[in-house]
Amino acid sequence: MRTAARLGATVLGLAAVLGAGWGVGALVGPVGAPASAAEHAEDEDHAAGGHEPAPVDTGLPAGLAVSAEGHTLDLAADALPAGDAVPLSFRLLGPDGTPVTAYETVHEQDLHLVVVRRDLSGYQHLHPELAPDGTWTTAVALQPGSWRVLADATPSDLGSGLVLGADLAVGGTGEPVPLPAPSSTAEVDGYTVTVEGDLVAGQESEVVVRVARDGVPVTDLQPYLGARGHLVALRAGDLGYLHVHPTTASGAEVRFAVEVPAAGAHRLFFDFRHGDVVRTAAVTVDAR
Ligand SMILES: [Cu+2]
Repeated sequence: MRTAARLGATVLGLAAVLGAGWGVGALVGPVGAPASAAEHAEDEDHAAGGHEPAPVDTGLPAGLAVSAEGHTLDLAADALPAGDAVPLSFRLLGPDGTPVTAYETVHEQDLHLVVVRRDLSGYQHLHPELAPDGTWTTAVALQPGSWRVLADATPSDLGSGLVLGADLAVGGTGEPVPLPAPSSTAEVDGYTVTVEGDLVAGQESEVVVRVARDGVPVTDLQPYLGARGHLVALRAGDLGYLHVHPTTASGAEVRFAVEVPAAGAHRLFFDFRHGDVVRTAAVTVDAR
């Protein structure tokens, strides 16, 4: 079967890349838990009858490889200076080596870019601009250290979702930051975000997110990119990537169905919009 053959080849390729000490069992699995159209009425993509393309199911976590399905993430530079508004450019190269210029829109954007520090201490979720020649550009604000660039997109020629990752070095002196201890709450800009739920590897776990300000539940979260919040889970150690959209959102609660493929510490980044400002809260969760 095509999938099995491809999976075998991918596992071998990845094992070669990662080197010894990485059993296949240690790798996490398929990603994405898109909400159904009925549960996602505020999403214009869904309301328009569009279908969220299924991620390519390789049985491996997304974002670990720079190439997959014939497509390659090609950073214009693999090192950047630190700073507040440094241009970051890249292309997605198709099977014939030419830049992809046609993309399917998913959650109101043709490409979602996550730039995360290797130690998970820095995180940005950005929406770069596409030039006609296939070059994506955005401004990043990065501290010195090792970063990972994760491009989440659906090239039209492929017709399915792809998450590719590449390393980016940011110059200067930067100390690694230890991963914060597991916690169910995070503070951001005067908002308290509570994340409840047990993550169990290989099982769908319900995660309930609540946002409060000054002790008062926030019940009027605004839609952001077609949903009442976005959750990105990145596994500590390899930055295996999982992007989840809400199953339901009502009142002060946003619920997600999260299936992390393997146990271990994960950093959950919750993007939410309130008062026309998008903020991100992050908590560490241990998956059993
Ligand atoms: Cu996005």
